[in-house]
Amino acid sequence: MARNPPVPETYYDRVAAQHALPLWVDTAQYVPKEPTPPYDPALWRSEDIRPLLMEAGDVVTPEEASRRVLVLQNPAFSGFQGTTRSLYACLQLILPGEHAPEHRHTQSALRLVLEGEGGITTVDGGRVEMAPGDFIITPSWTWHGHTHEGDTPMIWLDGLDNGLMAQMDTTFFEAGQTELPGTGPVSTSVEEKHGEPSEGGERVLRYPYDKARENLEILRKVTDIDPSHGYRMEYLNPADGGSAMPTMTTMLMLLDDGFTGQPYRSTDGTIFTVLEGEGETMIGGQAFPWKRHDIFVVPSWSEYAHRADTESVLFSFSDRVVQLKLGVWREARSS
Ligand code: GTQ
Repeated sequence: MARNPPVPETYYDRVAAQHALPLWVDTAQYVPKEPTPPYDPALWRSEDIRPLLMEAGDVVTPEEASRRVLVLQNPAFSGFQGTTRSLYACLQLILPGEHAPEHRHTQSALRLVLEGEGGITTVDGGRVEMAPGDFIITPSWTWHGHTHEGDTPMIWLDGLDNGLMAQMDTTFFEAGQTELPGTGPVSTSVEEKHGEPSEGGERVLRYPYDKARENLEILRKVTDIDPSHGYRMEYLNPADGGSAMPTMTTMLMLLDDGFTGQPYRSTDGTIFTVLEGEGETMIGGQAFPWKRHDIFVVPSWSEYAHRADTESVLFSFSDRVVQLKLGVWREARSS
């Protein structure tokens, strides 16, 4: 028998005064039936954002800025809230002869080089060369700085798990003591932290584009095309066959000229960067036309479908690997 006793008029106020919430009121807000991400699909066009990044080259030096970076902020967010709730996509500019000083943070970072040659990023004092299309890893809490030994501007995408770290309140940051290019202030931090040496080649930090591109061509020859993702590979850590990074799943996909993808969705909000080609992605019924070096974000559980108007290559990153570890990742395909 249902009981509907009258609620004393002051009851909810008395509960609120004790910093408590009645779970039976607005329950759907507490446990929605499916993800309701509080951020939007969005696209940053290279032709709009690149000039502003280049202008930043006149406005601020890397010494002043620490990093000369524009954060691609989701239009639904304000302040430094990132691109999705867990991830930040940023664009970084470094000019010939410049040095962005060493520092370290618990956030992991990935770099996807968009333009320029001769850039060097250091990881615990080791030099990692950067060339267009390369995917490069800066693991959590490793000292890193950037130097530019080439003669044209270098621009790359940074992907960081800032939102994830903020959510868990695990953010630590430390500025380096030295500004010498290519010499991290301390080269033992990885040993201290992970109990494994930072040298000896166990950790792959750079996945060169020419090799990755070749792999896509091999995939095209030997596998069937995925109806939603084209020919797609995931970057893996050769030491254990798992995700290349512990917090971010990274992939590269090749879409044939004229490819029309089947609608797909998954719980990992995903940031795509166009390395080659042009096309359009429908996200939640909205069309986002893209070209080379454009960056777009698909929110969690939003249905999307790619179309390629020329042969295209897209890089993507998301927090899928975290969701998989937690056993909560879901995907759905429709046709
Ligand atoms: O290169 O270390 O886009 O610390 C944001 C924060 C890049 C970096 C970003 C950073 C870096």
